[in-house]
This record gives sequence, C-alpha cells and structure tokens, in this order.
Amino acid sequence: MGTLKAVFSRFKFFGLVVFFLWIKTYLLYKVAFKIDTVNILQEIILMINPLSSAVFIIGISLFFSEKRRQVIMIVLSFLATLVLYFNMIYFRFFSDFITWPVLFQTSNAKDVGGSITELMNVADLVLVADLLILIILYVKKKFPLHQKSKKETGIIFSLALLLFIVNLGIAQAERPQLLTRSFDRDLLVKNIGLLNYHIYDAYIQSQSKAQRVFADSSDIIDVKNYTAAKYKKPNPELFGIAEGKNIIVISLESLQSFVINSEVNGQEITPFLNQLINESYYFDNFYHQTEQGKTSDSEFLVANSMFGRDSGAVFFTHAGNEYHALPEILNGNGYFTSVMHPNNKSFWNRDMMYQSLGYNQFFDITSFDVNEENSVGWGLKDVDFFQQSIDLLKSQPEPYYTKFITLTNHFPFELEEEDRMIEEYNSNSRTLNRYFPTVRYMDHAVELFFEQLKEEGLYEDSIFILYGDHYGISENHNKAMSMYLNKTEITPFDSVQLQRVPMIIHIPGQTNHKVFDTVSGQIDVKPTIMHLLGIEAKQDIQFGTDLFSPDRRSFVVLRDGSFVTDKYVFTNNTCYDKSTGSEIESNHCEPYISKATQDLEYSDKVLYGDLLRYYPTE
Ligand code: GP9
Ligand code: MN
Repeated sequence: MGTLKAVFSRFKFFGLVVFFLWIKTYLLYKVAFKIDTVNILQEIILMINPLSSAVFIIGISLFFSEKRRQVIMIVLSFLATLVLYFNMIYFRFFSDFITWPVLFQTSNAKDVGGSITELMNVADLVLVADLLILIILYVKKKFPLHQKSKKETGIIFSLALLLFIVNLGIAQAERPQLLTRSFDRDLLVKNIGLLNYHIYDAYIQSQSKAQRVFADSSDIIDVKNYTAAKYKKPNPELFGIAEGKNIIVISLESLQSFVINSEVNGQEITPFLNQLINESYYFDNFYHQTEQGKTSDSEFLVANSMFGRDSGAVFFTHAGNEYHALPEILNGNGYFTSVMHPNNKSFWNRDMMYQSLGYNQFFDITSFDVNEENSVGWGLKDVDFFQQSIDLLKSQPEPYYTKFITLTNHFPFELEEEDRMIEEYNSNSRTLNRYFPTVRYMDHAVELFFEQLKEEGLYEDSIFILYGDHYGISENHNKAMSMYLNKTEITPFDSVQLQRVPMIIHIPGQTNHKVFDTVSGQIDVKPTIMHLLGIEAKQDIQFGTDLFSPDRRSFVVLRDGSFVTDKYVFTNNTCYDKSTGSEIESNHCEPYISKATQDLEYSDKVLYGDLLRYYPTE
C-alpha cells in the first residue's frame, strides 16, 4: 500500500498528462468521430478504452532521466495527439479511420493531399490546449522532479496492461469474437480505442506483408499451370447468352438450402424463391465456402474464384493485393460495377477491398434513408432496402453489374411483429425458431423487388444471380435442427450437407429451366458469369469451374479442408458415403484428399504472395 501511495504522490504530473490525453481522446470520439453507443455498457467501454494506451504511451517517459522526463511526457502526449489529429483529418474526408496500408497508398494520399488545408480548422488548435497547460506547469516547476525506481516502471506498465485486459474483457462480453471476427474499424475503435487499434492493425498488416516479401514472379507459373489444367470449356449454348445485359446479383444473408421447398408449421418458408427456381437454373448441391470472414468471404470467392483465409478475414488482411476480380474484368468489358449494401462502408473493410476488386461505386448506408422506423436488427429492412435501391439502380450507366447484399435475415434474426408472415418454429433453439420468419420476410422482400423491377422495365434486360452467403444456423443448434429435419442426430456428414446454400440463375426469356445437381460452390460463380457474358475465362487464374460446363466434375472443397464429390463427403478426417451418410473406408476418399489440399494451398499461395501482381506476365 505504502509503495502505491508513494507512486501516486510521485506521479502527479504523469497522472495529469494521462488524464488530459484520456479525456481529449474521449471528447474527440464524441465530437470529431461522432461515435454513437446504444447502451450504457458501450458508453463505459468507449469512455475507458483510451486509458490503457495513454498510460502506456506516457509511461515511455520513464525510460528517460528525471530531468528530461516531464518534457518527454509532453512530447509523447503531443505525438499521441498528432495521431488523433491525423485520424481526425482523414475522418473528415473519408468518414473512416486510418489504416497502415492507406498511409502508404499513394492514390489515397493524393485524394486527401489537395484538400488537406481545407480539412484543417483553426478551432483544431484546441487539441493542444492541454499541452499548453502542461508546458506552463513545467516551466513554473509546479511538480517536483523525482527519481523513479525500476519497480515503479513495472507498476506503470502492469497498470497499462491491466487496464487493457479489463477493457478487452468487457468489450469481448459486449461484442463476442471482437478481434477474430469483427474487422470493422468503427467497432474496433469503439471497443479497444483508437491508439490500440493502430497497434492491432499494424500486427495484422505485418503478418501478411512478410509472406509477400518472400514471393517472386516465378511462383505464378506453377499456379497458372495448375489452374489451366482445371479449366473446363463453356457450354456453347449458353456462352455469351447474357452479353450486354445488366447483371443483378443478390447475396441472400444467411440463407441455407434446407429451407427451400420446405415448410414450417405447415407453411412454405420461401414461396417466392421456390417459384423462381421453377423458372430458372437452380443448383441444389451448391456450397458456401466461407469461414470467419462470413459475408465478406463469400464476396471474395465470387469476385476472384479464390479461397478466403482459413482464419480472420481476407477482406481485412489482403485488401492491398493485386486482383483480377470480376468487377474489374467487367469494367474492361464496358460494364459499370457497383454494390448496394446499407451498412457502414468500413464494415469488413469493404471500402478498401472494393477498390482493389475494381468496383466503380459502393452505395453504402449513406446512400439510403435509414431511420428507426425502417430498421430492424442490423439495419435497414430488406423491403425498404430494395425499394430505395431502385432509383440508385436507374441512376447507373448501362450495362451494369450490381450486387445487392441483404441484411434482415442476420443473426439474431430479429423481426417486428408487422413483418412476421409465418410463425416461429418451436424448439429449444430460439435462434432456429426465429430464423424461419426472417427467411420468409427476406423471400417476400425479393419478391417485391422483382415486381418493382418489372414495373420499372428493368427486368427484361437483366440476368439475375441469387445465392446464400453462408450458413445462418450453426452447429450449436444441432439438437433443434435434428428435430426440424426429423433426424435422430446431426452427424458431421449432415453438418457438411447443411453448408449448402441456394444458387439460382434466372435469365428472363429462358424456358429450358433445370435443376442441376452438380456439386459446386461459390468459387465457381466467377467463371460461370464470365462465360454467360461471352468472356473467355481460360487465361484467368481461377480455382472454380463454370457451373454449366459439360465437362465439369462434381467437386467442392470447403475452407476447412472438407470436400464433397457426387459420391463422397469427407470431413474431420472421415469418409462418408453420400447416398447413405454412413462412414466408409477412407481409401474411397483418398484420391480426392490431395486434390482438395492442393486447391487450398495454391489459392493461399496466390493470396499470401500477392502473386497476381505478376500476372499476366507479358
Ligand atoms: C454486414 C453484413 C453481414 O455488412 O454483410 O455480415 P456478416 O456478419 O454476415 O458477415
Ligand atoms: Mn452474411
């Protein structure tokens, strides 16, 4: 106790510097970054999160002699203020926080460069007010200089660590999997603080940088040979069938195939999609291949025909890579490319990644009128989202490629009474129970969207691609799921089968509708779209194959190494017979195991080595 008291009395100046920096950061959160919270706990997290880094940063002064220490504290506080200020300027322009890669991205710097003085304000000087007070106190020698002991340095840094752990603990409780899943800068800053966020960002970025450094241009040749051998010729009847048409892609949030043509409490769950399937090409053995990056992983797979990462989110770690993504290719073929999604643009780092993928425009939350009445759960209700999108769609030059990402059918599947068209299911899983009405609502929203497109004359000249982005019901709900599916249990085999998501290709005017049972996945979408548009995919580096190709093999690899063929399912190192679902000798699956691993390894090699910067080689 005595020591602590001594530390306190000897650390008054230190305490004051920390206090000022802490309060300043919090005030900036509120005033400059306009960070909102929805409950008291979030506000408390926001309030305490600058403290650990403030103690840490000012603590660095302890490594200097006592004569210089107070000056160093002021300098350190100034440097921290400068970081806050740079973020503030950046935020005024981009409404986003700085990431390490943008600091080195010349194109971004150019954007801000010209207008930097305009973004600065005389009133910003208030940011150094505390430093002036500290300088005066220092000059007037208001606080005596003290020798410090080694122990005291230890105490200060332990305190910083403790504060950080407490902060992280509360933040994780409020936002589970904060660091592994939620790669949203707003959320990170809100939860761990702006300065800590920069350190976290540096760590994430440095990890991916290292592997890039060791890659060289010869690596791509290997990969090219590998993917060239996988390439399958297009179906001549469909090649180019959609040339010049608008392409509307709808990413259906958390939609799994088990709800298609099914009922709950005697009522159809997806009446519109069921009907649409009858007028479309439908793939009933189509799998999502996402991992922790969820929606963003599905976007990556579809755009690049490459796998995302086995952990973390590629949208966050490799947004600076060179890609030859679908939007970019379509741009080159005269298309205007865009995404409509009423969420913050920095969520999943979309604003950065979309630039790398070559999208012309991202209609994010600021393009929509989102208010309390038209929102539920994660934001704008799907019906309102589609309705408001129509005018945006019309504002685009034709032909366009536009992807819609729905939101309402997102965990925890909240829905207002007025939007509930079917009753909840009745099991021990609240999540599964609520899933059905939100799926039903999403189905309704898509139906209204199609109606409106027809009314506006936007339907005929378009082709539609609709798919589920990833599972909505995790294995935590296996018991309820087995009840719904009328099974005694959900085996690992069933779990893999449950990773199927609907995939619908609807071409107005087409009459030879068909259900394809080819085993496939999101990685196959890019070559399929390219071939429908009459763009040859042969030269492109792709890990998927055209869904319509007559020679395509039934095969899909999931990101965790599981795979499915027309006869077998392999997961958790176990081989299953697909027709019976029972375990069989592993030699049946053996020939495909190395094929699956190779797919993943080559794709990872391209990603981590940023190899597309070397391709095409000429
Ligand atoms: C958020 C939406 C949902 O913008 O895409 O993200 P998810 O949690 O499904 O990845
Ligand atoms: Mn999603």
